[in-house]
Amino acid sequence: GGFRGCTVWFTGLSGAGKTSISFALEAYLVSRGIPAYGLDGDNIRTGLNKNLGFSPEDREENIRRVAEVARLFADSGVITLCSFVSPFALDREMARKIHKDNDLPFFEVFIDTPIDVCEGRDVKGLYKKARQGIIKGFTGIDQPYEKPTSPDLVLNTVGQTVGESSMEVIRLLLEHGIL
Ligand code: GGZ
Repeated sequence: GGFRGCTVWFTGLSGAGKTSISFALEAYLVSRGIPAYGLDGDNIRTGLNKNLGFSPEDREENIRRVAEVARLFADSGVITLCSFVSPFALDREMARKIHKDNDLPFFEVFIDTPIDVCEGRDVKGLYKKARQGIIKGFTGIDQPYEKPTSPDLVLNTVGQTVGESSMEVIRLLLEHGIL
């Protein structure tokens, strides 16, 4: 069948699994000839947004620029997979509006991994540093995470593999006629 560009917006705490799920999805889609591309802090904050930090103002600008880039990718026919903590509901609504105003499909996916699980993983040792006060303004520790109230999909990564979570997103895209 056909496919069309869209943006899948993953939100959740650091260590929730956003980037892992996005990578698996990108590989799955591209291997089937469907253009897909992942944007995350690693490829955005090192380049386009390297002048931004983690204050609420900088996070808002981070999300605004990413949303503008994502809608261009989506408009070009790519399934754009955005993995950003994006802790503020208003910023996520702005990202949705940027897509809606351009008639591009946008799906918010909440990676609902509890903070104790994220902190237990602590892949990059950032939670430890945040607890020690070495990193200030860390989401979930001394800055808030506003849970989505009406996401298009909620993924529970506890007791579910990355592959299983990815397939839930594929199902969402099938249901909405993207794939
Ligand atoms: C949250 C931080 C912070 C603070 C550095 N708060 O697990 P990670 O490492 O790879 O993902 C986190 C990433 C968050 O960047 P985003 O661009 O996704 O944030 S936002 O959407 O809020 O703009 C984490 C690391 O950067 N990191 N400091 N203070 N995460």
